[in-house]
Amino acid sequence: MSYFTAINRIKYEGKSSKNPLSFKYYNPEEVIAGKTMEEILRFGVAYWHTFTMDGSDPFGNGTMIRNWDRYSGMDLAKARVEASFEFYEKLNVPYFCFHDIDIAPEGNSLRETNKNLDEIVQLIKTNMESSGMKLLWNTANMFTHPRFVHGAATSVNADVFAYSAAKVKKGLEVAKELGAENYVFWGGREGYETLLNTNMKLELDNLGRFFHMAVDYAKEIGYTGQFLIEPKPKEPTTHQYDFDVATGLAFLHTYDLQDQFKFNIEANHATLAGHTFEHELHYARVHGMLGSVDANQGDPLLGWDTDEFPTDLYTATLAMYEILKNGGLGSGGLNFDAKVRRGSFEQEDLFHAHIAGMDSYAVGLKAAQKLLNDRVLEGFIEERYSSFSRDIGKEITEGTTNFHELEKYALDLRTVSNQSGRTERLKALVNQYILTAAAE
Ligand code: XLS
Ligand code: NI
Ligand code: NI
Repeated sequence: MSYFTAINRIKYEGKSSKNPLSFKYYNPEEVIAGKTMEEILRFGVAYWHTFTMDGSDPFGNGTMIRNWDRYSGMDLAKARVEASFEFYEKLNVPYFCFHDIDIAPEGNSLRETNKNLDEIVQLIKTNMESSGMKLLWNTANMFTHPRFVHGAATSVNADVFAYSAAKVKKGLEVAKELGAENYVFWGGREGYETLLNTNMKLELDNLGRFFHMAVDYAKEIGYTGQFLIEPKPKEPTTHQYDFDVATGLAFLHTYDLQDQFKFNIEANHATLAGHTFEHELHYARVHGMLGSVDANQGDPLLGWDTDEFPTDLYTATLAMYEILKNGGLGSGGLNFDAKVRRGSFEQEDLFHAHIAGMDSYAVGLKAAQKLLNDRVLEGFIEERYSSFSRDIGKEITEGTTNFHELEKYALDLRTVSNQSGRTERLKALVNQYILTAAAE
């Protein structure tokens, strides 16, 4: 049975194509610096936004028209799996991602839920084998059900901690079964609303214990995928513990988990934290902690996680610049943690949205590779800091000087000559590279 009968496989037709259901810039086979676009970009589809969410918001009911919604319960779960594999094949993406409750309905107990999950996981496995699709990551949803009202691993309630541990245990077993290349932890309700009722130290210690148990269990069952933490500053809680990469990194070091985890960085979470997306990628990269990406974008006019499909070429370019500087994403990828707008309720919109995102990142990749080839920013930055590779600067960076010597050097310095940072010139250059990459 087909769920997208009107749609054929999406092909690369080039930038002058007028066919809306074609790639204009994403050419999976095109080789950029020795690798194909498909190998570098490693696109993933988010199961929850594409096959599960119904478009409801705090003010209104769902709007999405989905032809699998004629089913319910386990039949619906199975129909979604079938629809999803047809979608991946037609879109020509290599990866997908899911939460446990996206793929199978919850039962009356965790035992029943796991039974449902097992059945769907086997169905997914069969489809993965016949299609060659791969699982970028899976995760446990520990924020939707009312039991998680006060958190999961940071809940005030030990029963909820235990329940959460059991869910992640199962999640790791599923990850192993399906060969998930990563396992993600997004602390949905791991945070707090007010200090008036919160024991922050106990909550953080418990979160540290929880992660150690997860690491131990992965070792025990031989699951070797990369563990990822996905930072987010707020929403749903006011203060999320994994605020941003820097906060997450401090947490990992405090609890001696830094060698077991990397970060899954989401664009809209970066901007909610008051950072640019590239800041978060850069911070993770220079600390050797850049693992994977949730590729989306926020609405600067709204203050929440709108999870829009990424269409901003400037941000995509600077993001790809960081990813290329990182030598790629390793086992990570670009997961479209993005949903079609509430008004884009037709099934066809799912294709338009992913095509827009994939084309944007393809342009970003080309522009970023050219910026790197020509050493546009690197050359400028190297020159800008060149005082640290000679004379007194070299002594500073090599750690061979001290306050006494530096004072001696500084006391009789008559003039200090600085040079322009050339911000506007560099921004114009980036524009030029994006326009050139898109025009090729
Ligand atoms: C929510 C998060 C979530 C994670 C996976 O804001 O982005 O979708 O990616 O739990
Ligand atoms: Ni996300
Ligand atoms: Ni998000």
